Amino acid sequence: MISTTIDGGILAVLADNPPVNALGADLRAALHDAITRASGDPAVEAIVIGCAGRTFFAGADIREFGQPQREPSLVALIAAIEALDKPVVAAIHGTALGGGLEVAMACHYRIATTTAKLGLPEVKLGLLPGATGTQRLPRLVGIEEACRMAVSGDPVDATTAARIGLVDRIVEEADPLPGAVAFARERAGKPFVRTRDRAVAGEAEAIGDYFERNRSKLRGLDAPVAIRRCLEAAMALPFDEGVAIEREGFVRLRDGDQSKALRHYFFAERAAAKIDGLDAAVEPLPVQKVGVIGAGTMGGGIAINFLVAGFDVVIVEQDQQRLDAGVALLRDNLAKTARRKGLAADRVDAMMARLSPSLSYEAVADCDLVIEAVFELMDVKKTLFATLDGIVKPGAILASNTSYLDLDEIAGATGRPDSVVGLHFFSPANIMKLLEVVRGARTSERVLATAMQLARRIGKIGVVSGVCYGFIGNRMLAARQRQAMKLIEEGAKVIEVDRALTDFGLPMGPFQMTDLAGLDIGWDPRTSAGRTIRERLCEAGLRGQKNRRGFYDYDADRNRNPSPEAEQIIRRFAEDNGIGQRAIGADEILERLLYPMINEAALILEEGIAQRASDVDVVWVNGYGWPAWRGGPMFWADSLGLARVVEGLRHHAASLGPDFRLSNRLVEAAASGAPLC
Ligand code: T1G
Repeated sequence: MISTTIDGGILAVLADNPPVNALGADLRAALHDAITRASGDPAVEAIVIGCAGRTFFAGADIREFGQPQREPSLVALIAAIEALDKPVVAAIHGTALGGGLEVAMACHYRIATTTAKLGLPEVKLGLLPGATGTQRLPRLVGIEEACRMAVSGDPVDATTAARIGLVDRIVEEADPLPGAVAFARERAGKPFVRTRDRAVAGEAEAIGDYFERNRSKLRGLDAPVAIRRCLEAAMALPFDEGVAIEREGFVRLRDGDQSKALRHYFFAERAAAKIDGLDAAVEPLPVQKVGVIGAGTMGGGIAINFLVAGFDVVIVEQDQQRLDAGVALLRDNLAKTARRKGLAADRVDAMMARLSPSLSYEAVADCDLVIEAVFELMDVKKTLFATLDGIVKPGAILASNTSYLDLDEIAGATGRPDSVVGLHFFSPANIMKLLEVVRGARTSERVLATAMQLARRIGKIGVVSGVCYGFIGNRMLAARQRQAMKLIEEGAKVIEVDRALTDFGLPMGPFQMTDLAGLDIGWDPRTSAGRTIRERLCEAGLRGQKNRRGFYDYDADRNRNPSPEAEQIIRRFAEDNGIGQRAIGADEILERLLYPMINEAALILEEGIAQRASDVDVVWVNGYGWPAWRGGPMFWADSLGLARVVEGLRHHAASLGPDFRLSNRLVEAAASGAPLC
């Protein structure tokens, strides 16, 4: 757990608690013992605290929250470090985060490698820095920088850390220990200032200014409000009083719903990367050259992901005009992506140099992976895959970006079904983090492992899905959309249905989404006969945002107002179909939108389409904007109580329609009290 060496009066304490040196109880105890011994050892003139492995302490052990706390607490360990009458130097590499940075800030000096990052990400877990970080950080870097770091949760690099006063020296070596020992030797026997005794530079107004500038981002979140109180205390109160306010805020947040949801999500995201039952010996295939068929919005967005990640990309279109237009749009979006990622402008030219546009499928013959982003029509995809199968090299992977279609049927059009996989990107493909990795019945483990590794390499969050209509996310979305249409047929207003979800924390409601995607997706004017509200809206020329007329009317700035024309069409449809009208309350609207989603997810789990319930949460947080501070649909349902969900579904059975199938998995979990996650 820890090792100590002493050389010329300098004691080096090295912690080793893989994988990230989380400050769990055993490690805290071992460190506390080492510090106590060093304090009384006359041979020790100064102390260096560092970590083995890939990083300095990456924080408290998140798994311990909610468990009985074991002594010494992190606060006690930190106080013992700072109280030493010998200089203590932190040797930082990797990511000094959360409690890890709090330990470093209690040290009297901090040395960091050039690639080190330092931050207080607790706010991303719905927490606040609960081991005196809100009181020490302002004393080291001033209130303005401290506010930005603690409330955004974003780390700073070593250069910035040195500039703002968080780090005393940067060392070039990968291992900070030798530099830290040399620094300690310089400081041995000399006076030093404890962080707690420093004054806070800056004006308290900086706190309010920061919150004003970031109001929309912080709306609805508990942790930033609590952090603000701590920072204000750091400006106005003695250290120990500020620590007391921090402690009270930390405990309240730790035991609150938002932090439990965010901590659930933290582990859910990491669990999603794992493929259950995968033989550890399975090696992903090498992929360096990627072909993309289709240079439209999706194809261009997909290509950007691979260009930014350093791959060579071949992009193929049917005719020169489409190809030129697609490449031009790709370049524009690549430049925006580069700016968003803070990449230098000349990187765009270098990335574009790795793009090879072509009008011939032969151009992808030597690609390791070819992804299709062509029309969402089964015949088109099967014909394309049959053609590509005869062109691409043996062992090359063929991936479909289909959103709904049967991957097994597409794979059946090739002679290499074991090398066919689904890579379902979410639009805009170069921005949305989610990638549903669809595992066909015959997709090999090696191809699946390669696809999941590729997700990480292009900065996506990959979630494995089996084959069904809509996979995980869109299948649940379809269940919600069906209810949304029923609600407006029965008298609910479009804006009431949308507002029920936006008030819940989703970025948009069902009808805003439909207008954005386009009312006429999948609509065929040749067969349309006013049988549904959607057909009637399309027959009336409403297309959604694209022609500024949909469920809403849009002005030039895309500001929207409910469409009287759409409302009239909806009411007329209800009248023609003898559907009684009534006012429907927000609670019922929310239940009827979300409970069918939970049921559909339980069916998805029953059918083995998703590997685990928490994967469903990862899909919805990253693919549809489900607020992470609500954990995801599955975590939310568990927190609500599954029995309540089942009872609600039974209560609304009439409106759920004859095709609705209540999940046995959900009913059994509700009856047994076992959570889905
Ligand atoms: N506690 C427990 N386990 C952790 C952990 C942590 N703090 N951080 C990572 N892990 C596990 C993770 O679940 C995974 O496990 C493995 O380590 C590798 O992680 C009092 C209250 C450090 C940047 O929020 O940001 O201190 O899946 O896949 O991509 O004020 O981990 O292998 O079983 O993410 O290289 C504050 C959280 C805590 C940092 C490395 N600290 N961690 O990223 O690896 S609260 C954080 C990260 C706190 C104090 C407060 C990242 C990383 P498994 P990984 P990575």
